[in-house]
Amino acid sequence: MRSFASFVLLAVLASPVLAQTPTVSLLIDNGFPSSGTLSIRSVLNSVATRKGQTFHFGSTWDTSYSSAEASWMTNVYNTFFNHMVAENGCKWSATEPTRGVSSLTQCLGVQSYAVARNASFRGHNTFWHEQLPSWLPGSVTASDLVTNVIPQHVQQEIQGMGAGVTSWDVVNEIVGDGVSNGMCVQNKNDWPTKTADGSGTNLVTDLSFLHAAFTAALQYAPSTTRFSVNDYNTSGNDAKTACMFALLADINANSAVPYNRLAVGFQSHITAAPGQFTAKSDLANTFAKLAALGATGMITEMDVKLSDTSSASERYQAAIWGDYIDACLYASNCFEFINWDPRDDLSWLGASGAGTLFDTNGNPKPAAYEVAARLQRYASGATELCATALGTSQCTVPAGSGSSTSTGSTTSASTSTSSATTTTTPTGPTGCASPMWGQCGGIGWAGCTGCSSGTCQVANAYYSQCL
Ligand code: 9MR
Repeated sequence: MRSFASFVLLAVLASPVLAQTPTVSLLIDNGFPSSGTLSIRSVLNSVATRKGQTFHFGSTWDTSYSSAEASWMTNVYNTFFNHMVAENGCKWSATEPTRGVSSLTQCLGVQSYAVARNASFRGHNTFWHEQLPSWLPGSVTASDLVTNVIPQHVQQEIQGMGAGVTSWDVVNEIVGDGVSNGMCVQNKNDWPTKTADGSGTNLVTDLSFLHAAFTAALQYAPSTTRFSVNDYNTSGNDAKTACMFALLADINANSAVPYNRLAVGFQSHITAAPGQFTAKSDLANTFAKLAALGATGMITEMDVKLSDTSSASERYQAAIWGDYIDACLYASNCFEFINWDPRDDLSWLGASGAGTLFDTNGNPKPAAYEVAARLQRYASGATELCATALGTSQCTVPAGSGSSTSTGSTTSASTSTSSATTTTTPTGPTGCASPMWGQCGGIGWAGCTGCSSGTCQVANAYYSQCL
């Protein structure tokens, strides 16, 4: 028999592990598929019906993929994703390798891939402190940079890529992690770039580089394109997020970009550990604050790094992904959700980070099924779930939660507790009709069972759709 002392020692040793990985409750435990083929393209159409505009759900694509990887990607795009971003092909080093010479081959190549797969495309990015062309750092003066180099680059890229771009990351990673020179803008690696006259810091202080970039974007982009400030750690309730809001106000005032064209991209490179991601309630608040301005928020680079691939860790990853996609789905102003890299072995984190929706063999992980379930549940008209990443002590997903009417199953975006209260399948009303692409049946569906256009076709036990 173990002594009390050894029991205490074991408990102390074990507790950090337990604290890292809460037990979570998921939709895939409660009636939604957790195996088999994932097919959600039609669900995304129904999400769009509820949202009132297209919902773009996608991943990165890189022109360096092998033919086997590209062929796998094609299958995933046929069934799962409907949106695409170039992982590297639209960055400054690729698009203007020689000053004044526009080279959009890679960027256009990824856009064509998207179009060929019936997917939409977003632009990443016109301006960043990394992946700069070799001619740029140190070769130009500050005034040349602001007056010519930046606006000309933004113009040639945004104008050259044309109308088929949902949103452009006009600037990437400029929001400060701290305050320096009285400004909260990032001065990473002599941001925005070293200048020949050594005045890089002045550029940051007066934000003229930022105004030049957004003014050019507004001038040369089609009226449907949104312009984002894309960054990490700007979705919470903290100083960096406050800086991001200050920056938006500055861009709105000084580049005359209306708020309804402005967006914030929440990169969301996060880790599956308590405190290492934004709580769902904070995400919801940040989306709501942007909505109050008339601006949009989007999840632009989501991955959730794991320290191991145990079932508990993968379930935690699924719960976190579920919270993020729910926060976006239930926000009135979130229409784009990009997963950064399609599968673990293609991830910038490396396969060992296990940070994507699909494993190294290309098989969907629990997070992929959970995300599909969240999309399906939202499309069915259901109200929002509690925050699953907080663990079962805070949030228990209701059994049979495909039901949009189960009492107490759903509450607010915050940390409310919910429990299973119904397992019955409501009968849909008759005498009304769903539109084309709309849901018309499935377990838990309480809406119309007829179609005003098309016929009601069974996609799976949980989802029938007017097609
Ligand atoms: O995934 C990208 C990787 O292939 C590049 O080598 C890297 C260069 O710094 O950039 C990665 O993508 C980054 C994105 O463009 C901006 N946010 C952080 C991403 C991950 O580093």
